[in-house]
Amino acid sequence: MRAFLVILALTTCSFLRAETGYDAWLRYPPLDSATMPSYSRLPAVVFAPGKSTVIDSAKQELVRGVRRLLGRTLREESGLPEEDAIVLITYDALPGVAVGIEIPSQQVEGSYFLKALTRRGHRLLIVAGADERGVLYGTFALLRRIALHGEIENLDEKDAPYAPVRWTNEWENLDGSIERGYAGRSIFFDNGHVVGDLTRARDYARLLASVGINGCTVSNVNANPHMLTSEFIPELARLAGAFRPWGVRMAISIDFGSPKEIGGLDTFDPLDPRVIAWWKQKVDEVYAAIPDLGGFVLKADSEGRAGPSTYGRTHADAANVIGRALKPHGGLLFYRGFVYNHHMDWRNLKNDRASAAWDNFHDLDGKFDDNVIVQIKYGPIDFQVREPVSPLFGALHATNVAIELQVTQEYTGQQRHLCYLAPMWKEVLDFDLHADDGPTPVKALVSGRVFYHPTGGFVAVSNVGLDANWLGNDLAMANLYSFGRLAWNPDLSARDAVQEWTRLTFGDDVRVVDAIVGMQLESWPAYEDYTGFLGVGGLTDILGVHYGPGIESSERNGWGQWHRADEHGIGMDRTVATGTGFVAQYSPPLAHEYESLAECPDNLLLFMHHVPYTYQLHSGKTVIQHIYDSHYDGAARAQTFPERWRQLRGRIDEQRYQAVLARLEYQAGHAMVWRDAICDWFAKTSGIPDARERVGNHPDRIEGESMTLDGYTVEPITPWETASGGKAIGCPQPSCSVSFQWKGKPGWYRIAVQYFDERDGVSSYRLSAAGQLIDEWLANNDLPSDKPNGHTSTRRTITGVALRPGDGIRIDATPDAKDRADIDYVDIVPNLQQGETAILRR
Ligand code: GCV
Repeated sequence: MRAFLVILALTTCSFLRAETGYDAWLRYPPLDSATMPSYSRLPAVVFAPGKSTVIDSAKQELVRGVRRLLGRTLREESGLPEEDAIVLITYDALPGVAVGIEIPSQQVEGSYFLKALTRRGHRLLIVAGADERGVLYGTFALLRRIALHGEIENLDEKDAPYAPVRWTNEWENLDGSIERGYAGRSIFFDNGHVVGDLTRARDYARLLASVGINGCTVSNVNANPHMLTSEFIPELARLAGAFRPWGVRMAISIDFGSPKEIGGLDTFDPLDPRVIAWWKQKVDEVYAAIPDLGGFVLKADSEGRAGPSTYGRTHADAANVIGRALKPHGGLLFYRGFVYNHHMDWRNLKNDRASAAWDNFHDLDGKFDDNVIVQIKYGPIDFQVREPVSPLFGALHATNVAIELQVTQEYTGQQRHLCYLAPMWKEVLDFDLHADDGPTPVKALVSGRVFYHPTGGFVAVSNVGLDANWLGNDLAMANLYSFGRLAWNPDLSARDAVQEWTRLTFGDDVRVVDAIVGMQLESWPAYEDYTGFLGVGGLTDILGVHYGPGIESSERNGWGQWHRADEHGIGMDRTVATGTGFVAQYSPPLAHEYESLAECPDNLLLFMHHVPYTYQLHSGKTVIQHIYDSHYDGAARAQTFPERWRQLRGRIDEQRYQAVLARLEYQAGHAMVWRDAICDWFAKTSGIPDARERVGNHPDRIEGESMTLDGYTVEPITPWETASGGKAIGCPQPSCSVSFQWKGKPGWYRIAVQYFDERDGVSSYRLSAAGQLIDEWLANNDLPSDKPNGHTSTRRTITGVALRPGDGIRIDATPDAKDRADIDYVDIVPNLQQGETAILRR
């Protein structure tokens, strides 16, 4: 028995070795003994004719993957051996190795086939690509197949990417910071230079290549002109070298003012011959150092960036001057469609940021050169949890376009919240804009299949950072994986993508897979429910970090993310009849649907219409009751995540288990912050109570300001809705305490302390009941504010506490630096659930 336990312990330990998440979906864990025999006939040799760095990466990856999955080290041969072999080869070299194989007639970049066959009595497993990238993608597909226990004996599979452009953008700055990055500092830059150690850059390129991504823009679209200086170009060349072995073309973002900023000219007018010559010379210089550079991304005339409007020129003039310089080198110019005026007069009800992209670009259709791509965010505003599809996709019939999605969760919980976005992307990609006769789904429009553009496709802002697990949250990597898989094949379902990702990332335990897939698929609807109902958009801190609730920050400023909520009603009237006229940018069937209050879908109602709170939805609820119910439903769904995750303990390595649990517990608390802030604000503003009497009614809550304060002082919180009752207590001295008496029945309770975890100090808290220390913790989460507010409001939950009437409950707090150890309230509910650890104190 003892021997058995030792063996069990050893097996469990090796299977569940601690993992940082660095390997992401390329872990290649050893197959179990039941599955292993299916691969016993895998050839022992790999042969890859010719010389190619990319094919060499494929070969090394195959050797590494097979070694880890099957425990065998493939022998690398320089000629086709007289034995079974795996052959990695491009189509053009194929006839020299295995005659008579039918080569696919369609040979788009990156396409490949996998085929098992017999030649001269030997079994060959052919991984053949239209080009070297195709061989690499085929190799990753083969390894994925083995890792997912797929059959390879009779392998006969071919695949091709849906679109030529499958890129990520990284908003990394030369100083090492990342705009809207939530996973540590830059993996590319630090202190004004490219980092010395490019291991992370190389490993990132490998991750990207493994899902078919073929381009990566390494620098922020809010570009630094220094990128193009002669001193910096060699540094970029070194960075490009990290991407090259994986077939990922590096690109950079550029500043349109560069001819003036760094070129010594007194103008950046795109039609000025000196500017035209400057771009040509500069681009030649860059390509001399980086011959395979993918191209440039340009954000112009947007959010304060230099642009052609300075000289009365068009976006096409701006794009083409650079596009023409890139053309001889095979480079692409991505011109961002995210152009709008952020100084709009909010009092003018006809103004509308949503109209801006279409207004700026639709007249220019056909005026862009064929190596220019207009890169358009999926919605007309800015990565909101729900937006209609940008009408611009349907308006550009003679222009290359790409859709811009966000892996980095700028408006969707910043990776602290689980929010799997592939279901939203699928809705967008499958959406028919009726841009022509016959179906015109967005995926077909952006890939150039509808209007036959030479190029186009999919871009995602990814913003991985130095955190070991790349995105700061192991579960968020499902978004990066699914983006790559959908860019390759947008017909894949979000469920299939996440199922595949889960098995590759966490293994095949059915309970693990089911639980994770279930939570991932529920997470976007839950997030929408507790943050962004009925297409309203913009309820976060629009002027700042785009994280916690901040309802009024959208209004009364020029940024245009208005929701127009007041005591009478809510929503942007974008109709032609009475509003901004935005809906006219859609083709007639959609314009009709959006214009009509009766036909507009509930989930876009407030994007298109301004309605009273009592307006009745198709669901039968009033708008105000929907606001209350959706927030309670969404927050309740988020409450289930930690418990569902806890069921997986022991089935996932402890390191990732704990890391994810901490995020899910935090999310469960922060979802309530959102719920209460939104519900309280709308209850107060509308004056209409919740029919189910939950809003503003918290019998289990003891407000900080009503406790006995020792050193603590009461302070108002801004915005008021982000603290219960609009107030909290803060400690202005070295230490403080707060206490109250428990008046409820004897029993087991769950105590939640709602406090504010600012980033300007690490306060500490000690909670005791009846004189006994129950819990202590540090406010050391990395939240994006140094104020007590909806970004920092955090919940600490202690389960299984035995209380008797008259027990004193006390919190001792020690502030740190500028963090005043603020407390909002304490919430006590009966609760001792199975599996929860009881704190037995009597
Ligand atoms: C990189 C939003 C974000 C900005 C971002 C911009 C863009 O406005 O808040 O951080 O800038 O979009 O996509 O250009």
